[in-house]
Amino acid sequence: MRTPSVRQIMPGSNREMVRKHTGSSLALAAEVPRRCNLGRDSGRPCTRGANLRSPRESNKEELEAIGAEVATRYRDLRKRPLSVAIMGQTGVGKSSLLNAMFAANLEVGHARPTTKQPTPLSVRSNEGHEIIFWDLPGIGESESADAGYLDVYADLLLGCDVAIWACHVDNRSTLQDVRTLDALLSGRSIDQRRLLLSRLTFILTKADVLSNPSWIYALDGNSGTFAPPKAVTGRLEERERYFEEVLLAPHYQELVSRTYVTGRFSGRKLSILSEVAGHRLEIEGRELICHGYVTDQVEKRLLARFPDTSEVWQRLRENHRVISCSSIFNYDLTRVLAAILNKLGWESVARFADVIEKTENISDIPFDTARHLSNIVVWDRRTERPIYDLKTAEIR
Ligand SMILES: Nc1nc2c(ncn2[C@@H]2O[C@H](COP(=O)(O)OP(=O)(O)OP(=O)(O)O)[C@@H](O)[C@H]2O)c(=O)[nH]1
Ligand SMILES: [Mg+2]
Repeated sequence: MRTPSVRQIMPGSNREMVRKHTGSSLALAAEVPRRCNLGRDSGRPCTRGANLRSPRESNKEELEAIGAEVATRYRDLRKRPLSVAIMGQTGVGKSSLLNAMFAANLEVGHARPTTKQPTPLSVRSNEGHEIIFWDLPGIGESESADAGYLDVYADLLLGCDVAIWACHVDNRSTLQDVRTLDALLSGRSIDQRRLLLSRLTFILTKADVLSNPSWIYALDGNSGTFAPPKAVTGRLEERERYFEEVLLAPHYQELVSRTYVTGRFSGRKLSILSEVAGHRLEIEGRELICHGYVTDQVEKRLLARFPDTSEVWQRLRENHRVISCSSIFNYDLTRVLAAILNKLGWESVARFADVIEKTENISDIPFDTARHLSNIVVWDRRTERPIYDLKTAEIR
């Protein structure tokens, strides 16, 4: 399997650069008629070659040329890179997350706010489809810096296809995140709020810091994977529920979730589904859209009534589920990527299958790397020697 090419472009002016690289499909679609003089206010029509042909002939040719140009523009539009923004407070591990997911080399800071400009990271599938991940500066650096960063966040939220909002797993002070989200939503129309909220996926970073009891490193030969013990899993789930309650639940009326489906859904089935879910469900192409907040209870009701399509209900719920992960232990990074692709739509899941496959492998960590991730050495003060150090332990 070929490694996805990861390219970093150093940014110029923040907002200008963000606009240049993003541009929602809506903006591009609006540009098509304008560029091709098809809009109602287009003024004069295209004049290419008009003096050599009869009016009828030239009209036909022009229409064909315009048609071809429109088709090309729409093809380009379909090919445009998808974009994903990573937002959140400074130090929560946004840059580290991208580094871990895509073996990138974004700057990481251990003491001070580090990322100062939106930094694009291009990830390509084997077939050349592209997603640009925007590593953003962290909120909470200073009042003056935050004001500028909020503008960038607003631009990116409007221009990007998906936004990941990262919070530190061990932080129960959610006020800063709530305020930032409110600031981004305030003054917007209900449709814009719906759009922005449905793009957001909340994640909890640094899951490994909840390390009492210790994480389990399941060794298989010379490598293995990290997993939380049951007690830590329970605490992670509790925190996920808490962040969901604080950040998502207040917007329950505005939340819209989508997932791809295969097969047909009759109008009758959709109305039964809507009744069971307690929200209006509709089909748009291959997408199932749920107008409302898909809680655990909604998922359970759908699973109980329609167990044969359990994957669809799980993906729908995933839209609003907070996900814990760790960039140090490479824990659940594939789940984060899957949540992003689920939001990007069914085409993206197929297009970036090899990128997902690649992240599945990154949870496998060689023992020689894993032993350096342990943070306990037992030191005997009498002999002045270590009794136990995982760094030097032998595999038996
Ligand atoms: N234990 C642990 N530490 C992490 C993890 N991810 C990042 N860190 C550490 O958190 C610190 C900040 O990481 P960054 O990736 O620079 O955080 P950031 O959100 O990009 O910060 P800004 O650029 O200032 O917004 C660094 O010391 C990282 O090593 C993780 O999953 N687990
Ligand atoms: Mg950073």
